[in-house]
Amino acid sequence: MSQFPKDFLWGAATASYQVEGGHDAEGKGLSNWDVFSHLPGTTYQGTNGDVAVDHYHRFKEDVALMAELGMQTYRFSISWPRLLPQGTGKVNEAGVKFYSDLIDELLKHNIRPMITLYHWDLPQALQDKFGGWASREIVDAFDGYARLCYERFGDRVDLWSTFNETIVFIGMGYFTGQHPPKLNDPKVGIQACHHVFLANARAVKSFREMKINGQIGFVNVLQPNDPISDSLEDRRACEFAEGIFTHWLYDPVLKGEYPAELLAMAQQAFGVPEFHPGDEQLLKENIVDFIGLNYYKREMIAHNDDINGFEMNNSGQKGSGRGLGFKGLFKTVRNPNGVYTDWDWEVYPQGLTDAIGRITHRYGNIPIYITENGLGAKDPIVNGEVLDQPRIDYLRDHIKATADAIAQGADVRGYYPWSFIDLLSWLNGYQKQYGFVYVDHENNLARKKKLSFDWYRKVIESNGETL
Ligand code: BGP
Repeated sequence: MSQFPKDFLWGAATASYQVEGGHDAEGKGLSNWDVFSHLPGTTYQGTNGDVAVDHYHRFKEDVALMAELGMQTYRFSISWPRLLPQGTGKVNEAGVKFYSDLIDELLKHNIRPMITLYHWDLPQALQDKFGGWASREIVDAFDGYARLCYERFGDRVDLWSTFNETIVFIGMGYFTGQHPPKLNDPKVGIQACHHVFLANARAVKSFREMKINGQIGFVNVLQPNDPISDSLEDRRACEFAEGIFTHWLYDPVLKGEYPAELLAMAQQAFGVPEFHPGDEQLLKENIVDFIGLNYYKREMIAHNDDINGFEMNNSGQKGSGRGLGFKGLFKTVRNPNGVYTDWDWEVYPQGLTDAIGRITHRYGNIPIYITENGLGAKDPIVNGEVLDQPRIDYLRDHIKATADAIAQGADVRGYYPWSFIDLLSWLNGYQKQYGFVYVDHENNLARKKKLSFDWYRKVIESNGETL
């Protein structure tokens, strides 16, 4: 018998900037990523999403492949500047039509859409006008955009999430500088993060006010942290890391408040987040319906007296990443016994079970979707076939880890591997592949099914029994 409930949803995920292309098609406005990726030295070998895998023009072909894979649900994001080129105001009807047609095509094939409203592509106009997330004005702008999406798509879509991975777009945008707007300013970053929580709460409120028939959640990175040793210093550093990576980002959307101790520390050190009257109530009254978890890896943590900064491996040269450190607080370190990908991400399926357990322990038995999970690799091509056996092994072990979490009582309702198709990895170009479908960049972006495609089709067909 399957270890998954019979209404469990099997799907796969993508994000607008990473697949669509059509960066200036039919009235779309520029996003922050359209601008950022064209600045010298920002991405791997200058790769960008101008064309990406041209999903904007080929979505029917892609949906047909999804149907062939047997996908029951598809998680994708909407490009805000495709709908609202200036971020607010005049609607680009061609952009609305694209998503509307995509939704209809999915429904025609019995694939349930899950929309992410914000997967990092901010209208550049709002960055220029008031500094994007750094300004409180973004909260109204985001709410207006969310309302437009509910109005146009809410009749056909019943699974929504507001944000994808605040830790990444705020952390790397405002603290470590690898993403737009390239800042290293904790004070601005903490306040920007507060605006994200407010924007989430406002969009959840609107969702309920507009009586959209469905559920709305928030997607976070799920990253379990474990201390590298049993020493008191390393355990303390790890607690702090867990507080920042998890509690700071989950508490405001699942409990409607910040973790008290960390809040006091931030306000003492930087004087932020700054609350306006009504903020606390807004957060408290608008808890999300579910949490989306993106799980790739765990991090081992040590105390840190020396390192400040973040050196990533964006090349796929194993061992070239140096990790993240906040001096005096904590740093990430390599697990000497760990198995690592070419991008220095630890492969640790047990961490998924453990981390789900930590979430349900802290927040109760909330509905959960695994909204991303996957292996980034340079897939081998043998006699023209893409033989991505390591991906199959990775996904199989993580699906088992998900089944273990369910057996322990967690309410996991669906699983979306990252990604449906090979797409642009933000900073790693097209060589870091995640998909079930290969895209031939030398041959007019032709699609080709990988070994994992047929494997995952059987997983879905058997509701997770055939692994
Ligand atoms: C998550 C993002 C995805 C995707 C994935 C893989 O953080 O939500 O958009 O990119 O990670 O990351 P990467 O492409 O850096 O390997």
